[in-house]
Amino acid sequence: MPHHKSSYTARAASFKNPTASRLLKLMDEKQTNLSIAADVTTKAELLKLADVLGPYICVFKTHIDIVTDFDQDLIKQLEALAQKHNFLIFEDRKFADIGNTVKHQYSQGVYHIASWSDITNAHPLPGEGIIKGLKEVGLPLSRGLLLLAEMSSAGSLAKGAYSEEAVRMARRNRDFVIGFIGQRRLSVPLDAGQEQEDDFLYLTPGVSMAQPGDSLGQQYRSPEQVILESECDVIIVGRGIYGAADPVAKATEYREAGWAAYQKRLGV
Ligand code: 6AU
Repeated sequence: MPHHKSSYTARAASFKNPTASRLLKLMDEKQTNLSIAADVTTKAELLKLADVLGPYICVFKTHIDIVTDFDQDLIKQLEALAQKHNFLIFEDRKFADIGNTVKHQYSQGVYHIASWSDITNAHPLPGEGIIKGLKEVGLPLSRGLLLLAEMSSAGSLAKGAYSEEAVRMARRNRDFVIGFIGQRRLSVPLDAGQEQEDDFLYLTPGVSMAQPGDSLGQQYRSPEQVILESECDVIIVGRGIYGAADPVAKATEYREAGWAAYQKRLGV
């Protein structure tokens, strides 16, 4: 059976990475494939979103470097909320340098990302060394990495052979690379000796039920297009939720739309 036709829980067993299995199971437990892109710039707003939206999401996605009053207590409180509401934390760092540099960026500096973020992401642009560097830090901590195989923005250069190479890099590092940021489930010819396609998670940004895009190149599609037509696993929604007058009501709508599309995909 193709991976996207199996339930999230059934797929959990084929991942050795504990973060991937945990995510897949908690999605079915909480009945949500919604991730919030919490792109707010104060500690108070970020924690408020995590607390009020926590029950409806599987992944809380941060851009920690946009928080003006960042401090260690923010991390402590965010981790407590992740426990309380059972969601994973994803720092959307988009690493893009050589292995030796990203290793330090991931573990050191002001943010110590590896110490609190279950998932992070990286551009495959520099080549496989970026994965090796991040893996040295992240694997002992059971973290998971997503590669940016495609982007949602207009004119993105991440397409075609570039995206396919991202999949091949991921196959060679399946202990740490749990999936992709992408716009659709990618189908790449099997490597010599491979009998079936490896399963990977696809987390997809550029989701809105109201807008076709923004003024800076972002392009939006609906939850149904992402989960059903493009066979991705998680919808990542930012302004469509936190920018609304009632974020909890909006999160409920996106959660229901994403879940209905998943059930349709499974044929239930
Ligand atoms: O829903 P929005 O447009 O308000 O926010 C989308 C979020 C932002 C982006 O930094 C991020 O998703 N994003 C990413 C990620 C998650 O890596 C990749 C991409 O191709 N497009 C994109 O918007 O936090």
